[in-house]
Amino acid sequence: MKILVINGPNLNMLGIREPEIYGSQTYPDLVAFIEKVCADEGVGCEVFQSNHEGEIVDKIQKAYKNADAIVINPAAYTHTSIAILDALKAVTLPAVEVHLSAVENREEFRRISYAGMACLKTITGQGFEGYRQAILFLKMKGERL
Ligand code: CA2
Repeated sequence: MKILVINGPNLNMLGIREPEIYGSQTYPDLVAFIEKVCADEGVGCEVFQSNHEGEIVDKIQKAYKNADAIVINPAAYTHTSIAILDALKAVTLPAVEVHLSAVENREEFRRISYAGMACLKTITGQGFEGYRQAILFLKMKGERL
């Protein structure tokens, strides 16, 4: 099983600012965390980050026939991007949305998630742990298919 993990804009800045919201660990720490979880679970993975909506859409499209499932934190595009929603719907891969912070307890504009409308599950407010939960969920789902 191969899981594609996609992280959206500014997540490469993790650990540099706003540690009270996103924690003090860096983006390379997050990538290492995800890769370790996947290795421990015997799951293949690719971790991708982009600050550009079109690149994220391209990556989702390429996952069709190249990955079995998607974990996505679209960052700010969560709340704006119908293009990412449509791409997720188009590839019909099982997907889980992850947010480091508890978006539901923040500004009103963070309560809408377009990407989430194409996801089986949304995990918020668990920090890096949310990615582990998403990977375990998708692995379990893959084993049942
Ligand atoms: O909680 C999350 O994971 C978010 O997806 C993070 C996004 C935010 O727009 C979403 O509403 C919730 C922001 C990622 C930006 O991360 C930063 C990291 C360090 C410094 C500044 C921003």
